[in-house]
Amino acid sequence: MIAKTEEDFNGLKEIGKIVAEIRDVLVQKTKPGVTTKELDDIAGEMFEKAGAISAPKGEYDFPGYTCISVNEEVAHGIPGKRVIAEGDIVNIDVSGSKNGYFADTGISFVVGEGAPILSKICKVAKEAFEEGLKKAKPGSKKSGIGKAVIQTARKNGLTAIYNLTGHGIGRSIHEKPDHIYNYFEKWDDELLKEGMVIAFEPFISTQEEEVFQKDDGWTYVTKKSFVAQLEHTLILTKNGPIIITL
Ligand code: M3C
Ligand code: CO
Ligand code: CO
Repeated sequence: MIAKTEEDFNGLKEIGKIVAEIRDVLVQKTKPGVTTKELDDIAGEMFEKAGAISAPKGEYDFPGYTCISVNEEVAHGIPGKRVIAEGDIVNIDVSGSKNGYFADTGISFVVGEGAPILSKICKVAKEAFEEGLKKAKPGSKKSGIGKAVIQTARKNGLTAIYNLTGHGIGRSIHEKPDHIYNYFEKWDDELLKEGMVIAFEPFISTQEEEVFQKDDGWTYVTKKSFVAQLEHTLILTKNGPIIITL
C-alpha cells in the first residue's frame, strides 16, 4: 500500500508494535527443551490479547500463529513437537493484522553457544538489512535494495536465497510490489514511491541460493546450507524509512 493519511501511519505503527513485541517475547523464550508449539501458543495468546490476527493463519490457513524454522528449515516452519536444542539456529517470523493494517517481522538467532558460522550469517543478515535500508528511498530503483544485499553477502564470502523475497504489505500480508529481491535483478526497473510500505527480508546463505518446499506444503528447506533472515516492515518517506517493527 501507499500510506498517505495519519490513520494509515497510526494503524501500521500499531500492528508493527504488536508483532515486534510477540517476536521479542518468543526470542526470549526460545531455550533448550522448549517445543516450537509451546512458543507458538504464547504468540496465539498475545495476538488475542492485542485484538490482532495472525496473518499466516488468517490469510493462508497456515497451521500456526507464527512461522518457526529450525536449522535446515529456512522459512514457513510449522510449529510442532520439535524441541529446541543448544546451538540451533532458529528463525521466528511474526506477521499479523489489526483494523485492516498488516505488519511482518522476523529474526534468526543462535540458541546459546553454537557454531561460529551460524552467528556469522545472523550478523551478515543484519548488515545486509542495514545496507539495503540505505537504498530504500522514494524515487530510487527497487533493484538497488537487492544489489546491496547480494554485495554484502559476497563481501563476507556468503550468498543469498534467490527464490525468497521481500514484498509490499499494508492492507494485506503480501501485496504490490510483489518482489523485493535479495540479489541484483537488472530487469527490475520499478521505482520506490513516497509512502510505499514494504517488508524487507534478506536471507543470507552459506552455500545454496535456492530453497525447496517440503511435502508438508509449507516448510522451505535447504539441502546443505544454513540460512539467516532479518525482516522488518518499512514505510518509505523522503526523510528516510520508518521501521514500524523495531
Ligand atoms: N511472513 C512470511 C510469510 C508468512 S505467511 C505463511 C514472509 O513473508 O516473511 C515470508 N515469505 C517467504 C518466506 S518468509
Ligand atoms: Co515474515
Ligand atoms: Co515477509
